[in-house]
Amino acid sequence: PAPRTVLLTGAAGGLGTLMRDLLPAYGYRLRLLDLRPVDGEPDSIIADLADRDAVREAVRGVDAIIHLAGISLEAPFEKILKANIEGTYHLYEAAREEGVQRIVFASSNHAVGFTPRPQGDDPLIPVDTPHRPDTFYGLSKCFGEDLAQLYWDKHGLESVSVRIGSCFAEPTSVRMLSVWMSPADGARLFHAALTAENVGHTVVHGSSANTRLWWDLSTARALGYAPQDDSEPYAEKLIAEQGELDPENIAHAHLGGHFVSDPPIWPY
Ligand code: NAI
Ligand code: 15L
Repeated sequence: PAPRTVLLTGAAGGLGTLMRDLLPAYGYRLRLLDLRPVDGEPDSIIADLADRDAVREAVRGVDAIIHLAGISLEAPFEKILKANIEGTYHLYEAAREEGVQRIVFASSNHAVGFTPRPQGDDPLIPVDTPHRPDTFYGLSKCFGEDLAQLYWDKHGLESVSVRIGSCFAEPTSVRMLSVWMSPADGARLFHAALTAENVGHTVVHGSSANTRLWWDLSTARALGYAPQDDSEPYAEKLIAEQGELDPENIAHAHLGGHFVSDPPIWPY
C-alpha cells in the first residue's frame, strides 16, 4: 500500500516549501518539522534534529519520512557534524525505534562533486561512481548514504538516497542546465521513491530529463520515475549571459561546480 502520512523534515526550507505545495496532490498527508516556524503552518513541529526525544515523537506513527532538514551548503565542519551527521543519525535511530518503513534521504550531487563531468562523447556518470565529496557538506551526504545502507542491511529500514542536482523553480546557471530538477519532477521522483516496492537502499540521481544531462537516471526510472521536464528552453538565454562552460576552469569541469573550487570554510 502507498504510504499516506509522511514526515517532511526541513519543511520551512526552499525544497520543503516546494514539496509542501506539490506532494499533497499525490495523496499524502504531510507532517512538517523544521528548526524554524513553517510559514502558514501553525501545526508544524518546531524541533532541532539534535533533540532526540522530539525527533522520536515526530516520527511516531508516520508511514515514511522525506528527510530534507540540515545545512544545505558548505559550512564549518562542527556545524555540519551536528546538523547533518548527528542529526541524520538521530532521525534514522528514531525511525528504527518507531518502526518507520522507509526514508527518502536528500543526498546531493556534492557527495560525488569531484567527479569530472562528461565532455564530448563521454558516458554519463553512473550511479555507482565512487564517493568524491567536494566539501564537508558533500561528505555529510556520503555519510547519510552509508547510514541508509547500514540501516537497510542491519535493520531492514528501506531508503532511497536522492542525489539531488539543483531543484529550484528555474535553472540559473549554465551548469544547472545539466543538473536541474524542476520542482514538478522533484515531486514525481519523491513520489516514486515513496511508492516503489522493494527498494532496499537505492541511490538515484535527481534531475529532470535535461538535454545536457551529465548523469544516468536509470535507477530513478527503475523506481517508476518518468521525468517530464527539460532545462533546454532556458539554455539560449543563460549561455548568452554567462558563456559556455570552460573545461579549463575546475568549477566547470566537475559535477559539483563552484563547490569544488570555493575556498574551504574553517571555524575561525
Ligand atoms: P534549505 O537550507 O532551504 O532548507 C533546509 C531546512 O532545514 C531549513 O528550513 C532549516 O531550518 C532546516 N534545518 C537545518 N538544520 C536543522 C536542524 N538541526 N533541525 C531541524 N531543521 C533543520 O535547503 P533546501 O535547498 O531546501 O534543501 C533541502 C535538502 O535537500 C537539504 O538537505 C539539502 O542538502 C538537499 N539538497 C538540496 C538541493 C537543492 O537543489 N535545493 C540540491 C541537493 C541537495
Ligand atoms: C546542493 O546540494 C545545495 O543544497 C543547493 O543549494 C545547490 O547548491 C545545489 O546543491 C547545486 O549543486 O546546485
